[in-house]
Amino acid sequence: MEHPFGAYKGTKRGKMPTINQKLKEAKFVIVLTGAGVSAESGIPTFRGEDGLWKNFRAEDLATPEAFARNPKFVWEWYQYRRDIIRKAEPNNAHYTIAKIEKLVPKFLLITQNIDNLHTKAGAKNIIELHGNIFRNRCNRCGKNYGEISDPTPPTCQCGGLLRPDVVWFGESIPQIEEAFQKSSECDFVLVVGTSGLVEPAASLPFIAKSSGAFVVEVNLDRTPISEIADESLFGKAGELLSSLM
Ligand code: BJW
Ligand code: ZN
Repeated sequence: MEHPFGAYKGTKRGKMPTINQKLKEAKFVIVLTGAGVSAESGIPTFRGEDGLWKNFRAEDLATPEAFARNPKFVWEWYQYRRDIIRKAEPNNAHYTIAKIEKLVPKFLLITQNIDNLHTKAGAKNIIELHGNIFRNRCNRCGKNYGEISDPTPPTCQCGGLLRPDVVWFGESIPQIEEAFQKSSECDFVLVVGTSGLVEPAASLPFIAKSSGAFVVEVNLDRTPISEIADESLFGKAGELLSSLM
């Protein structure tokens, strides 16, 4: 059967010069990334065939209620993922994004990823919207802690329990106002490897678009963001971003 986006294969080359030109003219570039940007580094995404939510229930693992019910279970799941993520290296997509930062006048990377790979690839100006898996914090007093290898969640001096410093469903995002504001100011947005299903991150490209930004999406498949993207490139981020540069 023909790939639903097979038609894009012929036009991809034709799109690159337009995207390249827009990127060259841009004064303020925002890149928004999701789990797909790290897929080629061997880190599982959340949704889709091999996604984490196929084998694990988000409600049992990525909510404050789940942690309150069974802190050890949630902690173990994050330790398991830390082991995978620690061994992972950035791929071409992370490196290309870090390169873009150096070439444009103003740049902001907004990532939903917690894996630290953008930083490892050399990116500087980053908002980690959903936190960072290598940090921990107390669930009572909020005190920050670094990496901890304990098999069970340690107790803080205040008596609270340590938890990964990531944003779970139902929790607020500390830097969301800044992300909204910057999205309304930029003139070019590159959205890479996100399903566009999790709010409020999914709204950022829509805010940028309605403020006049040029929106480019890179993903294996169509997403809700494809509806408003000026250009969508369907394929692997590592490959497509390298050819974009
Ligand atoms: C490739 C590729 C390759 C693969 N190359 N592409 C409005 C309507 C309905 C619900 C809500 C709403 N507003 C808020 C909500 C609730 C909820 C929500 O959005 N639910 C939806 C699921 C319906 N949102 C929240 O709860 C958020 N908080 C909030 O809104 O707070 C309000 C509040 C205010 C004040 C006080 C209190 C509350 C928080 C959301 C937190 C999300 N957390 C997680 C877990 C983080 C920690 C951890 O990792 O364990 O974040 S869930 C998970 O999803 C993770 C991700 O960052 C996030 C997004 O996923 P992402 O990155 O898009 O990955 P995938 O797997 O979905 O997609 C991968 C994509 O890559 C696919 O499209 C592939 O095709 C593609 N791909 N390989 C290119 N090689
Ligand atoms: Zn504490």
